Amino acid sequence: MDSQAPQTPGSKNTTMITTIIIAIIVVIAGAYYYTQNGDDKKTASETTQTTTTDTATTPGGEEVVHSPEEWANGSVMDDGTKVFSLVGSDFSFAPNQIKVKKGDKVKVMLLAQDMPHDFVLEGYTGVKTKVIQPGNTDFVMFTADKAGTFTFYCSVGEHRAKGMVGQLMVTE
Ligand SMILES: [Cu+2]
Repeated sequence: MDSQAPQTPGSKNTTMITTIIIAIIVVIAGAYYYTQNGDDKKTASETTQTTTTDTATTPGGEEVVHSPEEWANGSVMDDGTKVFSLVGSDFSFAPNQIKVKKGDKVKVMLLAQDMPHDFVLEGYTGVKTKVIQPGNTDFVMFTADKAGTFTFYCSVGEHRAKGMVGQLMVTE
């Protein structure tokens, strides 16, 4: 009955392809930014660094990418970090509910699909991404050291008022 961490045969292949696609997108996005900000080479690398918290570096330092089916449930990295890939669009987050256990290390990745968005978590000081442009992603890592239900939202413009909110549930 316990369906945690399902092992899907053949998912490695999909993950690898997805990783390659994402890598290409990142390279293209990086090149785009470089040409847009040609005078300020440091901008791209610095923004990547500043959005992460002190605990942001994964042991392997690697990005983890997941198939769409995995997005809603999150997934677990080798070191136990729970990873959630959120898509921000139409003034909403998908998924808009994420569940972890107290003490879990959590990584929230956000893709801004249609317009600039960010991810801000109430009740956990400093847990937020930068405002990311359409087609780009950012992530934040933190330890869920407080139990309860916490609201996360997008701080851009009127997005929160328009319903761009969700809930993080941290259970004991
Ligand atoms: Cu938004």
